[in-house]
Amino acid sequence: MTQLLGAGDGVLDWSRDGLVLTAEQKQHYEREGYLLVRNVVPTYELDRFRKRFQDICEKRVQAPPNMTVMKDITIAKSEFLSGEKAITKVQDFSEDPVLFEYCKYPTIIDIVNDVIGKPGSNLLAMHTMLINKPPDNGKLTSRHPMHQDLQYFPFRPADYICCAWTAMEKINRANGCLVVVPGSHKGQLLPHEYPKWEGGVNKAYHGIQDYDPSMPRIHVEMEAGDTVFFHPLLIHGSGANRTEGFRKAISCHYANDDLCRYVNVEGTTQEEISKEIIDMAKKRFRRYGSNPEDIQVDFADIWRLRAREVNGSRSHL
Ligand SMILES: O=C(O)CCC(=O)C(=O)O
Repeated sequence: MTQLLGAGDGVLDWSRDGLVLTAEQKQHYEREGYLLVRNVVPTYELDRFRKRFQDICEKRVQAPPNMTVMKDITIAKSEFLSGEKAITKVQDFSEDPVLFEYCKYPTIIDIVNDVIGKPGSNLLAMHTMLINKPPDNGKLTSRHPMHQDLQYFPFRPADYICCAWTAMEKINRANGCLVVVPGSHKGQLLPHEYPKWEGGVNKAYHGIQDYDPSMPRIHVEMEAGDTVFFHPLLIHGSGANRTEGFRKAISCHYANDDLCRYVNVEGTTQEEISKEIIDMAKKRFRRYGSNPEDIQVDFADIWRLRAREVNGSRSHL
């Protein structure tokens, strides 16, 4: 028999109903590593997030300094696209008062608490993204390679980290829905690398080395407002967007601050990505007039800067 997540710590109890989830839903998350919950975020909230994203892209509101605004590898080479069509993702929106409301949305927090905590647990928002997957230009660069999110995180235990990912519109196989390998969260963090795709791959989009495509997987098709909650070891990715529209989803990774602690990733399979992320952060400091050579920052510091309280208080991360 495989071990239950968080076995023996007295925090995660898969046998009882939670604040929102039934015991059966919680057990689905425990067993499969993900749970799809329908109709979590109402349309009027999604419309506010969409408008805010458009305002940021069109520069009608200023992006907070710590936010990263990213272009798709093919868009980055095109001079013809501007505004919302030129941006594939905004990342680290914790200082944006409108987008950050997503992370504080009470039903989402309660569901996350049901799978990585208990009533009263202190949760932090660690990583925030609004993903605007562009129509694929035939080179398949709009795909997101199969990966495990723990690859990017220097904090543990993995069982106390969870991602909430909300569809901002109908998301299906045509526009590149999430693809998950059920049960894969019970395995280890696998070595990742940049996939050797002919059309190139977006910055920091690492995929699992020697990924075996025959593993049984599920296409998670969603309506606007549906939210999938998943474990950071779950193998997942997303397909190409074969429509003309820009497919939008908003997400937040949460950690249970009562139980998670930073770990040193030197000498592990995460060492390479940690160097890449530190380099990216240092380049941002250059924009504010600092010489990257003068900046001492480690991988955990980057996450200390990103982490934000969403309920309760912050003591560890
Ligand atoms: O939104 C997507 O297409 C995939 C996002 C994802 O898997 C990630 O950012 O880790």
